[in-house]
Amino acid sequence: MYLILGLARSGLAAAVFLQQQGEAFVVFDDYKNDLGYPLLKECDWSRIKTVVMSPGIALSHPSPHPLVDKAFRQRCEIITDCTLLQRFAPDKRYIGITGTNGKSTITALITHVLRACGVDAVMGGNIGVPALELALNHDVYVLELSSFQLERSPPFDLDVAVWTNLTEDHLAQHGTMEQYRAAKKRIFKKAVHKVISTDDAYSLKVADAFPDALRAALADPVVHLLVDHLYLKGDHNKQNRLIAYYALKAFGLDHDTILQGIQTFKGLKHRQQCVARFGAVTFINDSKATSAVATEQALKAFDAIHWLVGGQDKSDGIDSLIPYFRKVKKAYVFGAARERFSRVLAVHKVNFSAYEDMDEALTSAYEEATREKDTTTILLSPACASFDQYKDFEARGDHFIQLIEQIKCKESSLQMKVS
Ligand code: UMA
Repeated sequence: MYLILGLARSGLAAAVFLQQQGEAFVVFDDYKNDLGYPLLKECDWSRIKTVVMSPGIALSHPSPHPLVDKAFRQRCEIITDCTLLQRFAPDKRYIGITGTNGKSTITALITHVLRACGVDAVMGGNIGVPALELALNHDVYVLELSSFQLERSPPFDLDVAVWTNLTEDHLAQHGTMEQYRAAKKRIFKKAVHKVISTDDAYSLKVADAFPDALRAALADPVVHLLVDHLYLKGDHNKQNRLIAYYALKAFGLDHDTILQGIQTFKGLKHRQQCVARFGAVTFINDSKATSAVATEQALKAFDAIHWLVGGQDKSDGIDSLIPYFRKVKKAYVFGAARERFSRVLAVHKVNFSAYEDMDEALTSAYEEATREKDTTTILLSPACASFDQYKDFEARGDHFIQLIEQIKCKESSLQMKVS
């Protein structure tokens, strides 16, 4: 008997999956009552052998969820949805990707290149597609694995395990950097091939512990073969391409096939996504940038920027972005953060205006950008969470795309009238 702990995306997919497989299970969620599945309270704990844990439920820090404690005492096995996928589809090839940043881009890029050369590959995991929503009949599974998923699973059998980088993150859940790194390092436990990007001190130390790992660093001569990419701009994306290159090499693809595949990748939605180009104005949707660290990459990657920034601000604000303000032609500040951000921009003499919402900000940005002769970029890279006005960053990014569609319709009807 399985216990599914947590019934959001991954837990729900596990419930649907286990039902389809004819497996007995019960469910539990602290915040959802009418779940439509057999409940834990209707079951004798002694029957539970395996707990399928959601990544968002506390395993150990600051203290284990009471049911995790109970599961340990009952000597139940703790796994995740990704473990179940491997158990029900054991004879497949798996590529796992972890790291603080870049893992979604690399996961999507690797999947794209494999598919472009005819391999039946699918992607899932932390990237937003629960592992158990993937059909069991594919040949290759490319899984983005978060520290939470790695920590809650027995080691994965991976053909290729990929480590992108490590910076401070999720310390509220892991306690210390050391614990965070230890959780992520589990990706290599049963990996046949290991790829580690060594451009930060933490990752370099991890690479030293695995002498058989392929090292991917920006100083690598292969970098010169990665010519400019239309959709993967900036040094961080060069690093992402390099890591994907080595992962695909380890998987068995040849040099030319990989380079060709990488060039046809169109990027990920909401991550420096090029949405449209009207005349000299390019629109970039970077709604996924919910922190200043993420927005920094976008400000580095583009020039002559009309910057849409704002939403629900985080503790670090935008102070760390001050060195990039010189690249901003004008900032359009919106949402709950607008007063705080306006103060910072005013102090640093950045041209800016403040707006109630993104809709107004974009309208104004477009008006100003079209007045310019030179090429410009309208960049939504909010450095903020979206929760003041949207369900999540995806809803914010989708709204941005929708607004651009409206601009496009307006522009084409104007052109028709003129002609
Ligand atoms: N819950 C309880 N008790 C608690 C805490 C939570 O019952 O004490 C319940 C909640 O009510 C909720 C469920 O447990 O119903 C928790 O769900 P979850 O937070 O694990 O969310 P899922 O929708 O299953 O999403 C998870 C990943 N979430 C997290 O890692 C926090 C998603 O990654 C992932 O895309 C999805 O599985 C599919 O695999 C998101 C994420 O933010 C994108 N990841 C972090 C990141 O990228 O930085 C690691």
